[in-house]
Amino acid sequence: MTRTPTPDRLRLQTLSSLDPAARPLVDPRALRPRVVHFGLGAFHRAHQAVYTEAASARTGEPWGIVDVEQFSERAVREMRAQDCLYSVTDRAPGALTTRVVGAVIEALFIGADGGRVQDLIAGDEVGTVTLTVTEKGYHRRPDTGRLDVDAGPIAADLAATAGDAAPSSVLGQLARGLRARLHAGGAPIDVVSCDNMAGNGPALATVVREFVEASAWPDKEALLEWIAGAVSFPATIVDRIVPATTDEDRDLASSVLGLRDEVPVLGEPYRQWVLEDAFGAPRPRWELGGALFVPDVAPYQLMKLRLLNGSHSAMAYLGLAAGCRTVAEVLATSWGADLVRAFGAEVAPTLPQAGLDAVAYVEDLVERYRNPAMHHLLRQIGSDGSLKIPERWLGPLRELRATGRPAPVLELALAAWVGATRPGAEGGQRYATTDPASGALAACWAGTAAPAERVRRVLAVVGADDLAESADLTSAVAQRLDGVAAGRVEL
Ligand code: CS2
Repeated sequence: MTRTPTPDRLRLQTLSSLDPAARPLVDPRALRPRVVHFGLGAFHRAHQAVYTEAASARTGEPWGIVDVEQFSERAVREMRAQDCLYSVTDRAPGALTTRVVGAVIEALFIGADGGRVQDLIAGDEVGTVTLTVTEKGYHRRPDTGRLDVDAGPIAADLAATAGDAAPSSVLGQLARGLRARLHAGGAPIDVVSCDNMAGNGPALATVVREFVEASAWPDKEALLEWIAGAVSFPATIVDRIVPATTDEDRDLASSVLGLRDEVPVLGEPYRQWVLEDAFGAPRPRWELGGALFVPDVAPYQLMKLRLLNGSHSAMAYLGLAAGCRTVAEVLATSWGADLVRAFGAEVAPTLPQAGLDAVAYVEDLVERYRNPAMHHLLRQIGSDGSLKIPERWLGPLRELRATGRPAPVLELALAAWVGATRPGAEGGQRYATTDPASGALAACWAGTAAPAERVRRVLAVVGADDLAESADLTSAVAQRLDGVAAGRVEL
């Protein structure tokens, strides 16, 4: 019996066996550790790393990224086993393109490698820190948006500021690194949130400042003053649909490359990065990779969060209730495209009038979502709803209500989310989504209560007391619960 030989692993030594078109645009050995990134996820590697590689390739400047991971030791191990090389596959309908990216030069684990993280942030070579840590990583209180100093990891890292213990949260590491930088001379540095939150730059600045204020550091006043003057937190909006990598994806990328890649990323061909032009330190020329620097990102940010992420979440909960698994499956139903368009038409009046074309944007979304080469699980999008829904739906809902406009699509979507927070027969959430607030959300379903009361409780869990106390809203949502639970999408 003949056996197929296991292909060699993707790494520096094996790069030369790749088709030249699939090789990195830069030689990672020529790069320097100049960017520290928190969050070694698929999204970052398919997005910021691609722009950074383009910037180095076009300028000859050695912008290497050091990735710091908080949760997955496996991801760090596998990246190291591949000399931090990995492939990115663009999944255009009917045409896949795979190539290796060479921008990442080091992978660290947040706790075990904390000393190295601190030294890098303190050192002169690094002028840029970027973050993709999801809404969860900011530990903001749902009602005020301020740092939740009682959240487990934050409370532990604040306690650690009294001694020498290494922090284990991103905010703890970041604050400690900034403090070390001040002591090392205090060169300016930019800290760039790339997470899906309105005003993500100011939101990050607030939680970092509040961490320092709540710390036991004797020099915290000096640190706060230095941060105010030397650390910029530009706002950004990032976009590229990059589903979590599956075993099938690993096999696919490896067979295209002819080398085993355990950490490939596969995403849609579309990508966008808009950044506030408010950097204080030298940075990669990301514009050479297609990024846009603007004085005010708010119009782009609200358009993307409310139309793309908002309709994503609506499709997730309505789709799961209707028995779909992926976004492309939703678009293949009789109601999928109508839902995206109706959602867009309802929410568009809440967007700033800044010359951006919301109708064209929504039509592009329909095409992006239809892409049959993408397998984007609704369960992935539907997870962490307690953090995503306030960002995506509640702002526009409040604005529509304040101007007396109806919001039937948002109410329908809310009914689907409320229904999805109900505990499933086997524990967990009903459609196997996960959420840090799943306990509090499950408690909303305990005992007997009228449907509108359940809706009220769920809204209160996410800090939306004003909406929770609006009887007309909670009863409109409650009326939709049964239809949605039966899989009906009545637009
Ligand atoms: C999605 C986003 O999982 C989700 O919540 O809405 O990850 C979305 O795919 C990206 O923001 C697209 O840029």
